[in-house]
Amino acid sequence: MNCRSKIRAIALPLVLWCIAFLAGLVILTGGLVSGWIESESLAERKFVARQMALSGIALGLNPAVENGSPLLRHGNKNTEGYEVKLTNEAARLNPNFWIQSGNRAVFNRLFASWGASLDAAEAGIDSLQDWIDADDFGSLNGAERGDYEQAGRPGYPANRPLKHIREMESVMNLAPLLAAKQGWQDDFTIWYSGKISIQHAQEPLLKALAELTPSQCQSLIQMRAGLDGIDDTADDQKLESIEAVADFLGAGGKQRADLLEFFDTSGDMRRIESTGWCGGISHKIVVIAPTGANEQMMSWEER
Ligand SMILES: [Ca+2]
Ligand SMILES: [Ca+2]
Repeated sequence: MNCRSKIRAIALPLVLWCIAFLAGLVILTGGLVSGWIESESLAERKFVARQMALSGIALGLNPAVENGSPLLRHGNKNTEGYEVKLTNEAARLNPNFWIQSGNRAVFNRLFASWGASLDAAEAGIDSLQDWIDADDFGSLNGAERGDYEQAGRPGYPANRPLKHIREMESVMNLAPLLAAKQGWQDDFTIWYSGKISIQHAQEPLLKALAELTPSQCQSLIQMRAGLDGIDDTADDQKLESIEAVADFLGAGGKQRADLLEFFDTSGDMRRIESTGWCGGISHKIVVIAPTGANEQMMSWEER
């Protein structure tokens, strides 16, 4: 084979190899670019979903925007928009307040309504007490420093009031009760402090704490919501005293005593839960703010 023939012989494979290499390069570059575009668009969707949630929060913070207003929902989940849920933090139970008041009954009744045994409830309450009180003296069924050390968790309990509701999941003997109750967080607050507001209390706590019947709960909720049938609007019937509420419900004896022990007529703190959407991405912001102008926001959480 002469020199020219040799060159011809290797030229074809070389050209084919170059074509294959270039094709590979194009596919690789195409993949990278599409990945960039995708992550860019994901970041953009996350950004827009948060902006949507922020718009919802701005509305929720406006005292002129009432519960039930059509302004509280805009757009939809598949394109973009937001939905705002307004509730009242004073309808929840503050563990710091009730432990420091020395009231165990409120927890016993709540945990019993969740289906917990008396022993499990007692151990949970004692351990919560030990977590919150400043000393290291263990309650009968509780857990103090030595118990946590034995469990491989030195440095606990906190020996101070809870700083966040989720901290309750770290409390020995209480954690299993919470794990068994879906949505347990909905019953608690650390922002509102005091007895539960009868103006805002919801059926599960009314039933659990004062053993109100479903029809008593419905009568109360319907009466206080006013003509529009919606809680937290201008036409609400203001409840003046627990005695008046008990009279209205025909609650005597134990029911009346329980209403007086666990509820009062004060307390008003707006809880704004705003969920923003953009192209399948959602972003949630929860804000707690006292009602009334110029009051400072108490909590801002995003997830
Ligand atoms: Ca303690
Ligand atoms: Ca109303």
